[in-house]
Amino acid sequence: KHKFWETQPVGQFKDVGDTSLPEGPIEPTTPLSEVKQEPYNLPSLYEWTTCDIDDEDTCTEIYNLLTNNYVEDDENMFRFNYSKEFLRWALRPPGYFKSWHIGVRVKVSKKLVAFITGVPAKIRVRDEVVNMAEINFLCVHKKLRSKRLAPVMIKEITRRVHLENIWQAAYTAGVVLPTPISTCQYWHRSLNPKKLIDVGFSRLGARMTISRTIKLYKLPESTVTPGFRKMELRDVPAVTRLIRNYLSQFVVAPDFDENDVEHWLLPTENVVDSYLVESPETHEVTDFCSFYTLPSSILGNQNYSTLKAAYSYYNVSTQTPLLQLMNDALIVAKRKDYDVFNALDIMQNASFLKELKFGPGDGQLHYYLYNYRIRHTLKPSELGLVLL
Ligand code: MYA
Ligand code: JJ1
Repeated sequence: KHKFWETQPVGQFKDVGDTSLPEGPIEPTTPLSEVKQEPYNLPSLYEWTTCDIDDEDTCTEIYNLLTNNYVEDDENMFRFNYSKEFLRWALRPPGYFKSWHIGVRVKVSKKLVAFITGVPAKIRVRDEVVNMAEINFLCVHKKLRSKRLAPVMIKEITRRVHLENIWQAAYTAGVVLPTPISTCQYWHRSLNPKKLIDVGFSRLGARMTISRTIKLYKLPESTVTPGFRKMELRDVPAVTRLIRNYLSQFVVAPDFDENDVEHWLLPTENVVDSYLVESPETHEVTDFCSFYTLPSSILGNQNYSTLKAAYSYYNVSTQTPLLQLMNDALIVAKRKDYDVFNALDIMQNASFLKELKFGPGDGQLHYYLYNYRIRHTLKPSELGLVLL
């Protein structure tokens, strides 16, 4: 059934529930000299390209490929529309490798027709911190689908990750592959219910009118938590301590240092928003919340072309109830004109979703590890990792 994935060092469906298999690497690390030195062969019309994301023209080509060919919902009404600034942020964290930003071009025309990326990350699984690659933005042009290009791209990025002496990876997908470490549910909180209904993102509930719906989702103009403010550069040490301590409770989570926190959590306009609570008395940073900006193109609507969505990122509550903290995040997102606030049921998110009027979506997100076995499937609440 999975001709490619059956050949890879990933958990296989036949092994699900086999408690005799040990946790950890599935195949041993091989000497670097045994890693294939030449790229894998592509069909003869195509060639590899290493993408220079600093280059404005290359960035535009990647943006255009993804804008027209990346992930859609199951009814093909919406398509992720990552911005160029977002892509530059997502692809250049501390210690990134340019060689992991891989494109495929048509030899004759040089048109970019496929893409896959990796970025390095230290990810803790129970007590082990493992150097991994986070794989994302796998995309094959719509006209080149089902030609088995994806397996070649996955093998090539695996080779280039191995060349950096890294042997594990983490990735997420909307499709079921061998085999998820966890399956998570998307939840959605309407901020602009009229637009969401107009574009078919949501439907009017039973016995509901548009004006009752607008009233239901209404939010205050300003945040309620004293000391709630935007994160600044000077907060990096305190936020790092707060988030490291918080993430230590999850089975799988990133192992962030101050450089990672500066890159991944310091606010970047239209990319990532982060807020914290500084105690008015002690000036300690006690709580934190963040979201990233990922619009979707609305396919074939007369009146609207984009849906402005905020995605819940890392949130930490020690003094402010998580419910109140996330309500403040909703207030901020509403004030910034987002149409919807999305979240997965990972970490402690299940504790606020229903109460803050999120509803379950029709999409799921499956989490995977490459070359690392987990003995039992994890509950979403055991995951402390957000991939973009
Ligand atoms: S998830 C986002 C994926 N992108 C999209 O959904 C965008 C829209 N779709 C497309 O562009 C294409 O449909 C893609 C497949 C490119 C997805 N992850 O070439 P094919 C398997 C992994 O004929 P196409 C993200 O970015 C499929 O099961 N495998 O198919 C994370 C089949 O294998 P098998 C996938 O439709 C990516 C084979 O590919 C996915 O033309 C993580 C068919 O190939 C998928 N999302 O192209 C990648 N979809 O026969 C893995 C299909 O065995 C990283 N397939 O079932 C692994 C770690 C690598 C590094 C390791 C380092 C140590
Ligand atoms: O956004 C998603 N679904 C929306 C739109 C559905 C449109 C028809 N298919 C949805 N809306 C209902 C909202 C409603 C608001 C009021 C309360 C009740 C709920 O359900 C879904 C997620 O639910 N998104 C997708 O399907 C996009 C793909 C998800 C997989 C992502 C793979 C990522 C790759 C990672 O690298």
